[in-house]
Amino acid sequence: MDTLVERAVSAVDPFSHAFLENPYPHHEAFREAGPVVWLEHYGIWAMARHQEVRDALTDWQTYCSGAGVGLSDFRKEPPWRPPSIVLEADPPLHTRTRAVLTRILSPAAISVLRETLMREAESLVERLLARREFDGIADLAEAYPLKVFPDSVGIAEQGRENLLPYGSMVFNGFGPRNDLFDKAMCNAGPVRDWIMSKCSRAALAPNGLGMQIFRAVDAGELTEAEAGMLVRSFLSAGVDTTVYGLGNALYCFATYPQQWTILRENPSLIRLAFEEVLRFEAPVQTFFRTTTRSVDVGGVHLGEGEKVLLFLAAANRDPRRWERPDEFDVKRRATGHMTFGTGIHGCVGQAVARLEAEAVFGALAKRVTAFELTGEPMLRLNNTLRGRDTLPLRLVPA
Ligand code: 4MI
Repeated sequence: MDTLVERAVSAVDPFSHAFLENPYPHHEAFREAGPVVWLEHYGIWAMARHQEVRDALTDWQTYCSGAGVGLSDFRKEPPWRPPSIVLEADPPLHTRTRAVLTRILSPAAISVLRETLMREAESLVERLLARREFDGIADLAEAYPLKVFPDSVGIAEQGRENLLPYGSMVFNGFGPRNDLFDKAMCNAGPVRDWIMSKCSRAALAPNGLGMQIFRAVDAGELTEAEAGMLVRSFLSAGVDTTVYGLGNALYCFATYPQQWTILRENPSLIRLAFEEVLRFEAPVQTFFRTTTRSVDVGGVHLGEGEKVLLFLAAANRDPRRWERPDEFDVKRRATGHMTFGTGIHGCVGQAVARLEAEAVFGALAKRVTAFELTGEPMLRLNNTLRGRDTLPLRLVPA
């Protein structure tokens, strides 16, 4: 019999404002407390070390997604929306839906977007240079994905202002039913109705990513209803994640100007630099799994049917895995971060996210020597995402 060690226990609420405002000291405390920590406030487990987070994400048989990847256990309480048939699903359903998305979003398949994404980025940077001063979040980190992503999916222009409120519902919805959740849900009905109205075959442009999902219906891989649900997954996952990712990149380059200088001198580092942003200031901080059986983690016994909170952002700064983990260093090998997850649920849209970042920061690197902060950036608190609400900037042109 394996030796059992006493579990570490914490009273900290990882969804409180104080925690979300500065999670990093708490991440360190969780990592140092043990391989797995009992969070008594919610009656759940938490993992914050790179090895344990990675192992849990890789072992989908033990750590399932079908009971939801938020705090709520779908087997015990009704989900706030019908579960995603890819994110909140296990094999064999997940295998079938994921295969369709993997094909549509493969680097080769999305290379057709490259030219358009590059052109849109150059055009946006041109307009921002003319203004010189702007808000890095609204005018860049939001404006760019809100243009190129729905265009790529093949959604009409009308009503796109519903995309960010829906994303807020989705990502706050992975946390507890706290004030952030209630605020996100204040206009839930109309926002959800608009989103669902964009998920049908009839609402989609003929050549977009959305219609490509419906081609899988014609090929017998999905039902018509499943195709609509996968378009909903695009609209759930494709906007806020990239908004926060681009915003965090801009924030990092504004606060570490010498790192931007390195990129300007060597633009081939841009893709590596974006990985370092994802490691250092992860837009997606956490996801949950649910145990399907009892399991030992470093000598601690976890029961069956228990929620496990995976701190992706803490794994990204684990000194057991990274040298100088709290330093933002665009030259480091940052691949291996947990921000895209890993295993069968690893981000299926990551090639699109990287392409958007390459387009935006490639265009900026050609024409901008520095980003000057003209005011204090303010956080936008969210139960899952980390990023800023405002980022007042002045561009220094080349
Ligand atoms: C990891 S972000 C995300 C992925 C998928 C979905 C939502 C958010 C979904 O609805 O399938």
